[in-house]
Amino acid sequence: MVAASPPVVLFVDDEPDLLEGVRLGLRRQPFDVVTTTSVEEAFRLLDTRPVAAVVSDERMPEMAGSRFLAEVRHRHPDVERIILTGHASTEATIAAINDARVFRFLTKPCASSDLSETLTEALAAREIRLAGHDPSTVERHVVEQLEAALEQASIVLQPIVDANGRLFAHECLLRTDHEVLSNPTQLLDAAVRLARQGDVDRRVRRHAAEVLSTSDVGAALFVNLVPDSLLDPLLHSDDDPLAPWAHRVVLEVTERVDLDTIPGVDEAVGRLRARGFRIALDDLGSGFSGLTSFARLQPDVVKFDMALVRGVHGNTTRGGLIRSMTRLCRDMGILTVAEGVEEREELDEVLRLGCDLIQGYLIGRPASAPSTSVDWVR
Ligand code: G
Ligand code: MN
Repeated sequence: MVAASPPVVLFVDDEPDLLEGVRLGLRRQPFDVVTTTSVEEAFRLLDTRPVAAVVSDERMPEMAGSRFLAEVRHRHPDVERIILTGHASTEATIAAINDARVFRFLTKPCASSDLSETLTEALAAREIRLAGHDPSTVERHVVEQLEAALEQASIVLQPIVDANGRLFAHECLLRTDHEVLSNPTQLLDAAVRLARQGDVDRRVRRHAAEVLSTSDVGAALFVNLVPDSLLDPLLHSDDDPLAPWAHRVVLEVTERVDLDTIPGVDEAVGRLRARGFRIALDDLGSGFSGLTSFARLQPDVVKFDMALVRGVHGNTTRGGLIRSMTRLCRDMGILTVAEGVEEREELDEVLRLGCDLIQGYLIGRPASAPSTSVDWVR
Protein backbone atom coordinates (compact mmCIF):
# COMPACT_ATOMS: atom_id res chain seq x y z
CA MET A 1 0.00 0.00 0.00
CA VAL A 2 1.20 3.51 -0.75
CA ALA A 3 1.42 5.73 2.32
CA ALA A 4 -1.15 8.53 2.23
CA SER A 5 0.38 11.99 1.81
CA PRO A 6 0.19 14.19 4.92
CA PRO A 7 -2.90 16.39 5.23
CA VAL A 8 -2.54 19.98 4.02
CA VAL A 9 -3.32 22.83 6.43
CA LEU A 10 -3.81 26.25 4.85
CA PHE A 11 -3.06 29.40 6.88
CA VAL A 12 -4.56 32.69 5.71
CA ASP A 13 -3.30 35.87 7.38
CA ASP A 14 -2.33 39.29 6.08
CA GLU A 15 0.77 39.38 8.32
CA PRO A 16 3.67 37.63 6.57
CA ASP A 17 5.65 37.52 9.83
CA LEU A 18 2.94 35.54 11.56
CA LEU A 19 2.83 33.07 8.67
CA GLU A 20 6.60 32.66 8.86
CA GLY A 21 6.29 31.93 12.61
CA VAL A 22 3.60 29.34 11.95
CA ARG A 23 5.67 27.57 9.30
CA LEU A 24 8.59 27.39 11.71
CA GLY A 25 6.54 26.40 14.73
CA LEU A 26 4.73 23.59 12.91
CA ARG A 27 7.59 22.29 10.77
CA ARG A 28 7.86 19.00 12.67
CA GLN A 29 4.13 18.27 12.67
CA PRO A 30 2.67 15.50 10.51
CA PHE A 31 0.86 17.91 8.21
CA ASP A 32 1.94 20.14 5.35
CA VAL A 33 1.60 23.84 6.09
CA VAL A 34 0.68 26.08 3.17
CA THR A 35 0.33 29.83 3.71
CA THR A 36 -1.08 32.83 1.89
CA THR A 37 -1.76 36.47 2.70
CA SER A 38 -4.66 36.71 0.29
CA VAL A 39 -8.22 35.38 0.43
CA GLU A 40 -8.36 35.21 -3.33
CA GLU A 41 -5.24 33.06 -3.44
CA ALA A 42 -6.70 30.92 -0.64
CA PHE A 43 -9.76 30.09 -2.76
CA ARG A 44 -7.50 29.21 -5.67
CA LEU A 45 -5.48 26.87 -3.46
CA LEU A 46 -8.65 25.28 -2.12
CA ASP A 47 -9.83 24.66 -5.66
CA THR A 48 -6.57 23.07 -6.74
CA ARG A 49 -5.15 21.26 -3.69
CA PRO A 50 -6.68 18.71 -1.32
CA VAL A 51 -6.73 20.97 1.75
CA ALA A 52 -7.88 19.33 5.01
CA ALA A 53 -8.12 22.40 7.26
CA VAL A 54 -8.01 26.19 6.97
CA VAL A 55 -6.84 28.49 9.74
CA SER A 56 -7.82 32.10 9.07
CA ASP A 57 -7.21 35.48 10.62
CA GLU A 58 -10.41 37.44 11.36
CA ARG A 59 -9.33 40.92 10.26
CA MET A 60 -8.19 40.88 6.68
CA PRO A 61 -8.32 43.64 4.09
CA GLU A 62 -10.42 41.69 1.56
CA MET A 63 -13.11 40.25 3.82
CA ALA A 64 -13.70 39.20 7.42
CA GLY A 65 -12.20 35.82 8.25
CA SER A 66 -15.55 34.54 9.55
CA ARG A 67 -17.15 35.38 6.21
CA PHE A 68 -14.31 33.79 4.30
CA LEU A 69 -14.66 30.61 6.37
CA ALA A 70 -18.44 30.57 5.88
CA GLU A 71 -17.77 30.65 2.16
CA VAL A 72 -15.20 27.85 2.53
CA ARG A 73 -17.80 25.83 4.40
CA HIS A 74 -20.20 26.08 1.48
CA ARG A 75 -17.73 25.57 -1.31
CA HIS A 76 -15.67 22.88 0.42
CA PRO A 77 -17.79 21.44 3.23
CA ASP A 78 -15.23 18.79 4.11
CA VAL A 79 -12.50 21.29 4.95
CA GLU A 80 -12.16 21.86 8.70
CA ARG A 81 -12.21 25.56 9.76
CA ILE A 82 -10.42 27.41 12.56
CA ILE A 83 -10.28 31.13 13.36
CA LEU A 84 -7.11 32.70 14.79
CA THR A 85 -7.67 36.29 15.79
CA GLY A 86 -6.37 39.13 17.88
CA HIS A 87 -9.70 40.96 17.88
CA ALA A 88 -12.64 38.79 18.86
CA SER A 89 -15.66 41.08 18.46
CA THR A 90 -19.02 39.59 19.44
CA GLU A 91 -20.26 39.95 15.88
CA ALA A 92 -17.27 38.11 14.43
CA THR A 93 -17.60 35.40 17.06
CA ILE A 94 -21.27 34.86 16.26
CA ALA A 95 -20.56 34.72 12.52
CA ALA A 96 -17.69 32.30 13.07
CA ILE A 97 -19.89 29.95 15.08
CA ASN A 98 -23.22 30.25 13.24
CA ASP A 99 -22.17 30.78 9.65
CA ALA A 100 -18.67 29.35 9.40
CA ARG A 101 -19.18 26.65 12.09
CA VAL A 102 -15.55 26.81 13.05
CA PHE A 103 -13.96 23.90 14.89
CA ARG A 104 -12.19 26.25 17.29
CA PHE A 105 -11.81 29.98 17.97
CA LEU A 106 -8.13 30.69 18.79
CA THR A 107 -6.78 34.00 20.03
CA LYS A 108 -3.44 35.60 19.23
CA PRO A 109 -0.77 35.24 20.38
CA CYS A 110 -1.16 31.48 20.10
CA ALA A 111 1.66 29.13 21.10
CA SER A 112 2.76 26.64 18.42
CA SER A 113 1.97 23.82 20.83
CA ASP A 114 -1.66 25.02 21.19
CA LEU A 115 -1.93 25.42 17.47
CA SER A 116 -0.63 21.95 16.69
CA GLU A 117 -2.81 20.40 19.40
CA THR A 118 -5.90 22.08 17.96
CA LEU A 119 -5.00 21.00 14.44
CA THR A 120 -4.42 17.42 15.51
CA GLU A 121 -7.86 17.38 17.11
CA ALA A 122 -9.50 19.04 14.12
CA LEU A 123 -7.94 16.61 11.67
CA ALA A 124 -8.97 13.64 13.80
CA ALA A 125 -12.54 14.94 14.03
CA ARG A 126 -12.55 15.35 10.28
CA GLU A 127 -11.38 11.76 9.77
CA ILE A 128 -14.24 10.49 11.89
CA ARG A 129 -16.76 12.74 10.17
CA LEU A 130 -15.62 11.66 6.72
CA ALA A 131 -15.43 7.97 7.55
CA GLY A 132 -19.20 7.81 6.94
CA HIS A 133 -19.37 9.72 3.67
CA ASP A 134 -15.99 10.68 2.36
CA PRO A 135 -16.38 11.99 -1.20
CA SER A 136 -12.89 10.75 -1.98
CA THR A 137 -13.92 7.19 -1.10
CA VAL A 138 -17.19 7.50 -2.98
CA GLU A 139 -16.65 6.13 -6.43
CA ARG A 140 -15.61 8.87 -8.75
CA HIS A 141 -18.42 8.09 -11.15
CA VAL A 142 -21.08 9.05 -8.60
CA VAL A 143 -19.59 12.52 -8.40
CA GLU A 144 -19.48 12.67 -12.18
CA GLN A 145 -23.09 11.55 -12.42
CA LEU A 146 -24.18 14.21 -9.98
CA GLU A 147 -22.34 16.87 -11.90
CA ALA A 148 -23.78 15.75 -15.23
CA ALA A 149 -27.30 15.55 -13.77
CA LEU A 150 -26.95 19.00 -12.23
CA GLU A 151 -25.65 20.38 -15.48
CA GLN A 152 -28.72 19.30 -17.40
CA ALA A 153 -31.27 19.77 -14.60
CA SER A 154 -33.98 22.29 -15.28
CA ILE A 155 -36.94 23.68 -13.44
CA VAL A 156 -40.62 23.47 -14.14
CA LEU A 157 -43.33 25.76 -12.87
CA GLN A 158 -46.63 24.86 -11.25
CA PRO A 159 -49.35 27.48 -10.84
CA ILE A 160 -50.87 28.51 -7.52
CA VAL A 161 -54.25 30.25 -7.70
CA ASP A 162 -56.38 32.21 -5.27
CA ALA A 163 -59.90 31.27 -4.15
CA ASN A 164 -61.36 32.97 -7.24
CA GLY A 165 -59.20 30.97 -9.60
CA ARG A 166 -56.94 33.90 -10.43
CA LEU A 167 -53.26 33.17 -10.91
CA PHE A 168 -51.36 34.14 -7.77
CA ALA A 169 -47.92 32.58 -8.14
CA HIS A 170 -45.87 29.63 -9.36
CA GLU A 171 -43.73 27.10 -7.53
CA CYS A 172 -40.35 26.19 -9.02
CA LEU A 173 -39.71 22.45 -9.10
CA LEU A 174 -36.48 20.74 -10.03
CA ARG A 175 -36.51 18.31 -12.96
CA THR A 176 -33.85 15.99 -14.31
CA ASP A 177 -33.93 13.35 -17.02
CA HIS A 178 -30.40 12.14 -16.40
CA GLU A 179 -30.15 8.41 -17.21
CA VAL A 180 -29.18 7.40 -13.65
CA LEU A 181 -30.27 10.27 -11.41
CA SER A 182 -33.53 10.39 -13.27
CA ASN A 183 -35.78 12.14 -10.79
CA PRO A 184 -35.32 15.05 -8.37
CA THR A 185 -35.34 12.77 -5.33
CA GLN A 186 -32.44 10.70 -6.66
CA LEU A 187 -30.57 13.84 -7.60
CA LEU A 188 -31.11 15.33 -4.14
CA ASP A 189 -30.14 12.08 -2.39
CA ALA A 190 -26.88 11.95 -4.34
CA ALA A 191 -26.27 15.61 -3.51
CA VAL A 192 -26.85 14.95 0.20
CA ARG A 193 -24.47 11.99 0.13
CA LEU A 194 -21.76 14.13 -1.46
CA ALA A 195 -22.57 17.19 0.71
CA ARG A 196 -23.49 19.15 -2.42
CA GLN A 197 -27.11 20.16 -1.62
CA GLY A 198 -26.01 23.78 -1.60
CA ASP A 199 -25.00 23.44 -5.26
CA VAL A 200 -28.43 22.10 -6.18
CA ASP A 201 -30.19 24.99 -4.47
CA ARG A 202 -27.87 27.55 -6.01
CA ARG A 203 -28.64 26.16 -9.42
CA VAL A 204 -32.38 26.30 -8.78
CA ARG A 205 -32.04 29.91 -7.62
CA ARG A 206 -30.19 30.80 -10.81
CA HIS A 207 -32.97 29.29 -12.91
CA ALA A 208 -35.60 30.97 -10.75
CA ALA A 209 -34.03 34.40 -11.24
CA GLU A 210 -33.96 33.78 -14.99
CA VAL A 211 -37.66 32.93 -14.94
CA LEU A 212 -38.46 36.06 -12.93
CA SER A 213 -36.59 38.27 -15.36
CA THR A 214 -38.12 36.77 -18.50
CA SER A 215 -41.67 35.62 -17.72
CA ASP A 216 -44.81 36.67 -15.97
CA VAL A 217 -45.21 34.23 -13.07
CA GLY A 218 -47.79 36.19 -11.09
CA ALA A 219 -47.22 38.06 -7.86
CA ALA A 220 -44.71 35.63 -6.41
CA LEU A 221 -42.41 32.73 -7.13
CA PHE A 222 -42.11 29.91 -4.58
CA VAL A 223 -38.63 28.37 -4.38
CA ASN A 224 -37.77 25.23 -2.37
CA LEU A 225 -34.63 25.23 -0.23
CA VAL A 226 -33.01 22.51 1.82
CA PRO A 227 -32.93 23.99 5.34
CA ASP A 228 -29.11 24.10 5.33
CA SER A 229 -29.27 26.55 2.45
CA LEU A 230 -30.90 29.08 4.78
CA LEU A 231 -27.34 29.61 6.03
CA ASP A 232 -25.75 29.85 2.57
CA PRO A 233 -23.71 33.10 2.68
CA LEU A 234 -24.49 33.66 -1.00
CA LEU A 235 -28.22 33.78 -0.26
CA HIS A 236 -27.49 36.47 2.35
CA SER A 237 -25.53 38.59 -0.08
CA ASP A 238 -26.41 40.93 -2.94
CA ASP A 239 -24.61 38.51 -5.27
CA ASP A 240 -27.29 35.85 -5.02
CA PRO A 241 -29.25 35.59 -8.29
CA LEU A 242 -32.49 36.04 -6.33
CA ALA A 243 -31.31 39.10 -4.37
CA PRO A 244 -32.90 41.63 -6.78
CA TRP A 245 -36.18 39.68 -6.69
CA ALA A 246 -36.36 39.01 -2.95
CA HIS A 247 -39.65 40.85 -2.46
CA ARG A 248 -41.34 38.50 -4.95
CA VAL A 249 -39.77 35.29 -3.70
CA VAL A 250 -41.25 32.92 -1.13
CA LEU A 251 -38.63 30.51 0.19
CA GLU A 252 -40.16 27.12 1.05
CA VAL A 253 -38.72 25.20 3.98
CA THR A 254 -40.02 21.70 4.51
CA GLU A 255 -41.31 20.54 7.88
CA ARG A 256 -39.63 17.19 7.13
CA VAL A 257 -36.32 18.40 8.50
CA ASP A 258 -35.79 19.15 12.17
CA LEU A 259 -34.69 22.79 12.34
CA ASP A 260 -32.90 22.08 15.63
CA THR A 261 -30.16 20.42 13.60
CA ILE A 262 -29.34 23.77 11.99
CA PRO A 263 -27.71 26.13 14.46
CA GLY A 264 -28.43 29.80 13.89
CA VAL A 265 -31.46 29.14 11.72
CA ASP A 266 -33.74 31.64 13.54
CA GLU A 267 -31.31 34.47 13.10
CA ALA A 268 -30.70 33.51 9.45
CA VAL A 269 -34.44 33.51 8.71
CA GLY A 270 -34.71 36.96 10.32
CA ARG A 271 -31.97 38.30 8.07
CA LEU A 272 -33.60 36.78 4.97
CA ARG A 273 -36.87 38.48 5.87
CA ALA A 274 -35.03 41.77 6.28
CA ARG A 275 -33.81 41.27 2.69
CA GLY A 276 -37.44 41.02 1.56
CA PHE A 277 -37.82 37.25 1.20
CA ARG A 278 -40.97 35.63 2.56
CA ILE A 279 -40.88 32.22 4.19
CA ALA A 280 -43.27 29.32 3.63
CA LEU A 281 -43.53 26.22 5.78
CA ASP A 282 -43.86 23.42 3.23
CA ASP A 283 -45.51 20.00 3.61
CA LEU A 284 -47.31 20.84 6.87
CA GLY A 285 -49.18 17.76 8.03
CA SER A 286 -46.80 15.25 6.50
CA GLY A 287 -46.19 14.07 10.04
CA PHE A 288 -42.76 15.31 11.02
CA SER A 289 -41.92 18.37 13.11
CA GLY A 290 -44.93 20.38 11.86
CA LEU A 291 -46.09 22.52 14.75
CA THR A 292 -42.60 22.90 16.18
CA SER A 293 -41.39 24.24 12.85
CA PHE A 294 -44.48 26.41 12.60
CA ALA A 295 -43.79 28.10 15.93
CA ARG A 296 -40.10 28.33 15.14
CA LEU A 297 -40.29 29.82 11.64
CA GLN A 298 -43.38 32.01 12.09
CA PRO A 299 -43.90 31.62 8.36
CA ASP A 300 -45.60 34.08 6.03
CA VAL A 301 -47.21 31.17 4.16
CA VAL A 302 -48.21 27.66 5.25
CA LYS A 303 -48.57 24.87 2.69
CA PHE A 304 -50.73 21.91 3.68
CA ASP A 305 -49.18 18.66 2.54
CA MET A 306 -51.08 16.68 -0.04
CA ALA A 307 -51.39 13.84 2.50
CA LEU A 308 -53.70 16.14 4.44
CA VAL A 309 -55.57 17.31 1.35
CA ARG A 310 -56.11 13.88 -0.23
CA GLY A 311 -59.70 12.82 0.29
CA VAL A 312 -60.29 15.71 2.73
CA HIS A 313 -63.98 15.85 1.77
CA GLY A 314 -64.55 12.43 3.30
CA ASN A 315 -62.30 12.69 6.33
CA THR A 316 -63.37 14.73 9.34
CA THR A 317 -59.96 14.60 11.04
CA ARG A 318 -58.10 16.04 8.05
CA GLY A 319 -60.87 18.55 7.52
CA GLY A 320 -60.76 19.58 11.19
CA LEU A 321 -57.00 20.01 11.11
CA ILE A 322 -57.15 22.18 8.01
CA ARG A 323 -60.05 24.22 9.38
CA SER A 324 -58.34 25.03 12.66
CA MET A 325 -55.00 25.73 11.02
CA THR A 326 -56.52 28.09 8.43
CA ARG A 327 -58.31 29.91 11.25
CA LEU A 328 -55.12 30.26 13.27
CA CYS A 329 -53.20 31.35 10.19
CA ARG A 330 -55.77 33.93 9.23
CA ASP A 331 -55.61 35.41 12.76
CA MET A 332 -51.84 35.55 12.46
CA GLY A 333 -51.84 37.06 8.96
CA ILE A 334 -50.39 33.87 7.44
CA LEU A 335 -51.52 32.77 3.96
CA THR A 336 -52.51 29.11 3.52
CA VAL A 337 -52.02 26.92 0.44
CA ALA A 338 -53.63 23.53 -0.15
CA GLU A 339 -51.13 21.41 -2.09
CA GLY A 340 -51.77 18.43 -4.32
CA VAL A 341 -55.42 19.16 -5.07
CA GLU A 342 -56.44 16.57 -7.66
CA GLU A 343 -60.20 16.21 -7.27
CA ARG A 344 -63.00 18.64 -7.65
CA GLU A 345 -64.36 17.58 -4.22
CA GLU A 346 -61.00 18.28 -2.58
CA LEU A 347 -60.98 21.75 -4.12
CA ASP A 348 -64.47 22.60 -2.93
CA GLU A 349 -63.73 21.29 0.55
CA VAL A 350 -60.40 23.11 1.11
CA LEU A 351 -62.00 26.37 -0.05
CA ARG A 352 -64.91 25.77 2.33
CA LEU A 353 -62.39 25.15 5.11
CA GLY A 354 -60.81 28.53 4.46
CA CYS A 355 -57.63 27.90 2.41
CA ASP A 356 -56.49 31.06 0.65
CA LEU A 357 -54.56 29.46 -2.20
CA ILE A 358 -54.71 26.26 -4.23
CA GLN A 359 -52.05 24.18 -5.99
CA GLY A 360 -52.37 20.78 -7.64
CA TYR A 361 -52.85 18.80 -10.83
CA LEU A 362 -56.51 19.86 -10.93
CA ILE A 363 -55.42 23.47 -11.37
CA GLY A 364 -52.31 22.93 -13.43
CA ARG A 365 -49.43 20.50 -13.83
CA PRO A 366 -45.82 21.57 -13.55
CA ALA A 367 -44.69 22.80 -16.97
CA SER A 368 -41.62 24.37 -18.49
CA ALA A 369 -43.37 27.70 -19.02
CA PRO A 370 -45.56 29.57 -16.53
CA SER A 371 -49.31 29.13 -16.93
CA THR A 372 -51.17 32.07 -18.34
CA SER A 373 -54.55 30.51 -17.72
CA VAL A 374 -55.53 27.76 -15.32
CA ASP A 375 -57.97 24.86 -15.50
CA TRP A 376 -60.37 26.24 -12.98
CA VAL A 377 -63.37 24.04 -12.47
CA ARG A 378 -65.81 25.53 -10.02
O1 G B 1 -42.53 18.92 -1.26
P1 G B 1 -43.22 19.74 -2.31
O2 G B 1 -44.57 20.21 -1.87
O3 G B 1 -42.37 20.92 -2.79
O4 G B 1 -43.42 18.75 -3.55
C1 G B 1 -44.09 19.10 -4.69
C2 G B 1 -44.20 17.85 -5.55
O5 G B 1 -45.54 17.44 -5.67
C3 G B 1 -43.70 18.05 -6.96
O6 G B 1 -42.88 17.00 -7.33
C4 G B 1 -44.97 18.09 -7.80
O7 G B 1 -44.76 17.62 -9.10
C5 G B 1 -45.90 17.22 -7.02
N1 G B 1 -47.32 17.61 -7.21
C6 G B 1 -47.80 18.83 -7.40
N2 G B 1 -49.15 18.82 -7.50
C7 G B 1 -49.54 17.53 -7.32
C8 G B 1 -50.80 16.85 -7.32
O8 G B 1 -51.87 17.44 -7.48
N3 G B 1 -50.75 15.52 -7.09
C9 G B 1 -49.61 14.83 -6.90
N4 G B 1 -49.68 13.51 -6.70
N5 G B 1 -48.40 15.42 -6.91
C10 G B 1 -48.35 16.76 -7.13
MN1 MN C 1 -42.62 22.85 -2.12
